[in-house]
Amino acid sequence: MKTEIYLKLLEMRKKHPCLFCLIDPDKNDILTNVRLAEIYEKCNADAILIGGSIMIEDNYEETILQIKKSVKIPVIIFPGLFNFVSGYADAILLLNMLSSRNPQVLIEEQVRCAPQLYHTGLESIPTGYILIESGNLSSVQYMSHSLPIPRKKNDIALIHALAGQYMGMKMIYLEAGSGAKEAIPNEMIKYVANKLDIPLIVGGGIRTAESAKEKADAGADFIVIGTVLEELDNYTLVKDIADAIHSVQK
Ligand code: 1GP
Repeated sequence: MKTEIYLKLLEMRKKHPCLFCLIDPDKNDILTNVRLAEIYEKCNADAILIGGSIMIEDNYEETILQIKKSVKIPVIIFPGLFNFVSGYADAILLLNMLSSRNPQVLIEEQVRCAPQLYHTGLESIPTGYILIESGNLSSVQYMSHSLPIPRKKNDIALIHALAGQYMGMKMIYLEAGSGAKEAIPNEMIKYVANKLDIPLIVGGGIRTAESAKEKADAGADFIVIGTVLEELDNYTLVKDIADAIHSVQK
């Protein structure tokens, strides 16, 4: 199995926490998505995540291909369903939704992905995906038929993260859901990061550089930002967020 991008992410993280900018191909046409990826790279994003819970438009593969041609930073798939695999990307976060008890997101989607992963040779980064209650019903919660972990239950979040680590996941992703009203609590990040040996990704509802920095200070290794960037016509926020995260010492 390939590990090139995963190792690259670990190297990047040694310097400082990193910013992943999320592009949902459904939200824009291909040219706009490519332009966004270029802007994010210029603003010091460390990687582009591409995907989302749902895919309606028929522009997914072409969007990845064109973004790959246009940026040098890693382009990593953040899949909703099994049909999100594309050999044009650098890697995929192969999500296992540990907080769910729904077999579809615990094993079914991964089984359906497997033949495409085999044929494309796409690097897979096994990622324990943990959904946390965030004040509103998110697309991922609805689509996955899964209860989120209560936001004050740090211990429940931790045992799910540890279960992922002991089962061989390479990353843990604490997810509040795209457009979440409330991001993952800093206390929960601290509690989980302190006891976890593998890198921690945090995303959902992060809208400001201050909030992103707090998450990195609390122990997040990789911060994912999506919705707030889609609403922008001024991209200085991307650079502010990247600079704030990068300023955090290990
Ligand atoms: C969603 O964590 C990501 O899966 C990003 O969330 O869109 O709220 O930034 P936002």
